[in-house]
Amino acid sequence: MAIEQTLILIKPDGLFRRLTGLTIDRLDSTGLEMVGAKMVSVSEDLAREHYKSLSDKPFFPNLIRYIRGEFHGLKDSRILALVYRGEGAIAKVRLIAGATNPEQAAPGTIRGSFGRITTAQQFENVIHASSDPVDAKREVELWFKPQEILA
Ligand code: IDP
Ligand code: MG
Repeated sequence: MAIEQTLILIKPDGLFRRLTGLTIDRLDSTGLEMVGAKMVSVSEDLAREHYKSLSDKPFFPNLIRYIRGEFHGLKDSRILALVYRGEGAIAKVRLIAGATNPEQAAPGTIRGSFGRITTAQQFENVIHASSDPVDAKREVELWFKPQEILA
């Protein structure tokens, strides 16, 4: 298996509901190594660039509002951005993250344990995790400067 880096974002619901420590605990339990970590204020441009492949989806406008903290009263739009590194890192983190839809995510996964769908049908699924090597490279470079990764 290849040594990979993968981007994780602890989304505004994760911060608001104080799930940061629990989420990092699960990430650490993979045995992968944390090589980047910082709080980021998510601009409209950064949110749109991160999710640009979804720009034609009906949920896109609310997705941008969600990742910018507008549903959780986070006026500075903060999220915690992490990079984990190791063998098969992308698939390992996706596995413990669980399915996109929190109601379909397996019990014991981060999304299955802590995610929810609001009465307004907004998915609140706690974390973002890169889905494949091309996305992971693009996303790590979008959120982190090279000198911020201590690999
Ligand atoms: P992923 O986060 O599991 O990779 P993507 O399809 O890349 O899933 O979607 C990105 C994010 O968009 C999801 O994590 C979720 O926050 C949101 N999203 C995806 N599908 C839906 C939907 O059907 N309704 C509401 N939000 C969605
Ligand atoms: Mg995705």
